[in-house]
Amino acid sequence: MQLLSNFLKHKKTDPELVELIDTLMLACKEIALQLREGELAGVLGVTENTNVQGETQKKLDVIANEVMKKVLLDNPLVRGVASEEEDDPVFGNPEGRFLVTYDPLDGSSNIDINVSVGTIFSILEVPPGAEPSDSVELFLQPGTQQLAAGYVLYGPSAVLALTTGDGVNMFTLAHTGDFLLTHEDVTVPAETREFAINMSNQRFWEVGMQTYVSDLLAGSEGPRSKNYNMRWVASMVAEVHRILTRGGLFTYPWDSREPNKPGKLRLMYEGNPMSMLIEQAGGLSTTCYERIMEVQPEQIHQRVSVALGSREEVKVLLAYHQKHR
Ligand code: AHM
Ligand code: MG
Repeated sequence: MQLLSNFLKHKKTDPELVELIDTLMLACKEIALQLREGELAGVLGVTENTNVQGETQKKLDVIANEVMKKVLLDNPLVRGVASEEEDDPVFGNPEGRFLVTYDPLDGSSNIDINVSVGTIFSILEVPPGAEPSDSVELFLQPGTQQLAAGYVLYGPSAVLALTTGDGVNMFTLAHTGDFLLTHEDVTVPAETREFAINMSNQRFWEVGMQTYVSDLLAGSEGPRSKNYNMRWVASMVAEVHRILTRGGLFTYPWDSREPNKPGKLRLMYEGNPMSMLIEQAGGLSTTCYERIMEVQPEQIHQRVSVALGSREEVKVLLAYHQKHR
């Protein structure tokens, strides 16, 4: 089995990018260890803090964020990082080439019940000719500019799904501490009979989403003429991992509870990296109206409506939204 770094070198990946990915995996291994110890390490439960999005931080949100920040800023290749758990970007080496955005522990409502969570990351480059000042503007690049993106799923095993813009590959964390190649050139099946949405929000969705989901639920007697299965882990990493593994559709759409926000998930460290993975594996990723990776970010914690997965199913969802616009 092939080591992550050897695999990337064989693919002739930019050596500095390989070094950065190795650094990221150092942090993820530490997070995996803390998660494995759980209660024994006293890391479960909540803190008294809320993050910039007004969410109560779990102890592990804070620990994972500190690990990621420290390890990344220690690498002189890193100009700055932006995290779900930091109000503003944090800057490192002014000469650094890379910007990293991340959600250190996604799906963190699952931590205390010992269900899968993950770290999501996106790698951007400092735009050429950018001012040497430390400015949030450096980060505000559309997802099409990502050099690489991925997640580490902390489930029964820890799995890295990674794209450097040349397909998607998966690596499993071995007891030796190495990530070893376990799935090469992952592709999302074009069609599916499985969808993932938080059904409890149904009454707040747009008409397009309401109609689409009720037609899925109508099964073989409805307009879609097939029976669908539903899953909801409440951990986007786990949902995207399932879709990369066997297809499906995942959506967390806009809803009327917060009419001025485009959705719950964040563009820069959830929407964009997951979109790059899904597109690189042959799927589609949209806001229900447009390609997520073409959304021009205006703020680091900007939210986005997300619908991604099997290509043909996402196209149907888009058609419902066009019809009921
Ligand atoms: P988080 O980053 O605070 O963990 O929130 C994001 C998570 C996603 O992983 C998941 O898809 C969603 O929130 C679940 O939300 P809900 O609890 O509303 O179903
Ligand atoms: Mg998250």
